[in-house]
Amino acid sequence: MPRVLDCGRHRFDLSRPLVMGILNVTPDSFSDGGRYVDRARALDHARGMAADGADLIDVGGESTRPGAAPVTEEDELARVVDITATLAGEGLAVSVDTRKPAVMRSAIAAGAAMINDVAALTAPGALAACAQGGVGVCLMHMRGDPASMQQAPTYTDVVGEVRDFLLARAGACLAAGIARERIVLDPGFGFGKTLAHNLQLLRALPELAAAGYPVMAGLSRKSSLGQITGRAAAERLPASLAAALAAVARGAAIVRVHDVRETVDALKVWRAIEHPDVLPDALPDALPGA
Ligand code: 7PJ
Repeated sequence: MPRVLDCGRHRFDLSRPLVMGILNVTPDSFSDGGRYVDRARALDHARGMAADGADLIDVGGESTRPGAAPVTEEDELARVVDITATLAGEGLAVSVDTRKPAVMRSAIAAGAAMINDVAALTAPGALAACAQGGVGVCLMHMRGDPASMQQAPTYTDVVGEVRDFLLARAGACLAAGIARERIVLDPGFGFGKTLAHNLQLLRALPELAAAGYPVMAGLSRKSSLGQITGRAAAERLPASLAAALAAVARGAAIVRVHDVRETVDALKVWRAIEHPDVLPDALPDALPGA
């Protein structure tokens, strides 16, 4: 695996897992209920996640939840570009979650560090848009599209099909001039997958990681966790932490989460256990009362 992830101005050391904080700027995102549509609140939430230890802030102006309606380019640009420019101007590494080449180009011009595309840069012009500017790219696997993807998805070999698709898309990126160290792969949990598919993909994460690209895992508050626990989206923090740790233990380099502070703590504990040689220097030998 490359030891770094190159996102232009931001170069990430991958010797520890990275945390991407989710900033939904859609009116209908399922787990935030549109609370961050308001600009000032969106910016505050992003700054809070950065202060809590998020390495990247993923700004999304198009809901890709199952059954979500498409968003016009104009609406998506209005939701995403100014927030990206403001946060990037403050030095934050901003990822923009979009499938649209025009949004990619504007986001990159506004200072985005990464383009996170649930369609893996398959839209005409998306590869060319990302080749410029040195941004990182996250290539995610999705079966079908958000409107229909959860209608009885079937695979012969979900792990092999997802891996082959992602490696083909990584190859397309390399051919378009996107350097290897700028590419991240994501199996796309919940995107045209049943609970059984998601669990198979999570168990097989080491196989995907072995392909040599950093792997991102997005399980935070997802419906699979609700199926397992019986909890509503707002009650899925413990489930999300368990899923994030399981993903990192299987080789995920980046976890995409709503609950940054809690995830960062969980990962610190995991890392202190797994990598005792690299204890954070903030760890005192003895804490009073601990
Ligand atoms: C993902 C995403 C994911 C990547 C969403 C949600 C649905 N991008 N965008 N991976 N999920 N790369 O947050 O529940 O899993 S939107």
